[in-house]
Amino acid sequence: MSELRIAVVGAGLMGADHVIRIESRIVGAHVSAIVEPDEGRAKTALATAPNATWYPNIEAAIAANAMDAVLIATPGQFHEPVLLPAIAAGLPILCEKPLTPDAASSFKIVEAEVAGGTQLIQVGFMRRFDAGYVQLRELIASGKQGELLGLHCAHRNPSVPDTYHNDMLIFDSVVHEIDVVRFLTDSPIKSIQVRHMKRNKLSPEKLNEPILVLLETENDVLATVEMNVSVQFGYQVKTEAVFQKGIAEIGRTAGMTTWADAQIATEEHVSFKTRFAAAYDSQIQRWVNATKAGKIDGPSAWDGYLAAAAVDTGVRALREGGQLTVEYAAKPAFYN
Ligand code: ISE
Repeated sequence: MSELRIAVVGAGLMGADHVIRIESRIVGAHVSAIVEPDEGRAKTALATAPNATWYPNIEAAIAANAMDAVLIATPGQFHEPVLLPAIAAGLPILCEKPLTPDAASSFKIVEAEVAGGTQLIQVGFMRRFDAGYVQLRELIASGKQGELLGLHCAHRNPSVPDTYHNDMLIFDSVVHEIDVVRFLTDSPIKSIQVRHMKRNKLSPEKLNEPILVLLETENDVLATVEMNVSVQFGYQVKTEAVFQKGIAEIGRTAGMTTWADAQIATEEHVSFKTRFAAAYDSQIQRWVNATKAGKIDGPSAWDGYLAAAAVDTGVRALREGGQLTVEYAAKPAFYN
């Protein structure tokens, strides 16, 4: 196959960013279709993708044979109705996180993929492609600093859109830590507890945050997660790892520092778009290369389901309190 023809589904913040990325930085692929019900948004995205055609829904794009692969970038609650027809059409899929917002719908996707007999889905947990997380995972696996004892994760957004509600603290935001803590420790999440910090009065009225989430892995690593979506100053995702011998930290801003007017200043990110730009580039390039070889190269639908199962427990822990145990379905042999 020469150029992979990609249909980008959803031309919002993330989708529009992926269209620009594919058109300007990804080798061996182009955007052939924009699938987006909102004509205005579609037109804005089309202006950055000269070879793309607009389709209002996935069914129309499939009927027109408009693509070789699909990149789903709509909000998580809209993934299932795109995933199912794309799987039925046998199309390779990169699906933004979360696979779906809950375990039951994610398991349905797993069952559809297994029934089709081919692994088609990669989930967009882009942190697995971030240089810092990859380095930290290698350090943990090497045993150089002894055993990993615990993790402190800070996940801070300056603000969130109006559509953001309390459950999204878990299924849209903490889902990243749920996946990446498993990636770092090589162990699924065993239990989850959620506590509330003092509420930030600058947070939208419907939100009760920041929250502190305790993720315990099956191999007994305890991770604390500060999930804070009204931190105002910028976008920050960092992790400190506590070992038997010393600590390690990733995610500290490494931009230019200036000394002027009796102040030291370093630029901070304001969005995940720049904080994880290199990780998104690497994720999509590797997905394109793998897709051409008939494979995936990243987290699978099963990884998406495992995260969704932990999310279900996390949402319950947020609403009801207590330290709750995560229940997982048995892994289909298909994913071994
Ligand atoms: C958003 O959907 C993301 O995936 C960002 O990485 C995360 O920081 C943010 O909290 C989510 O809402």
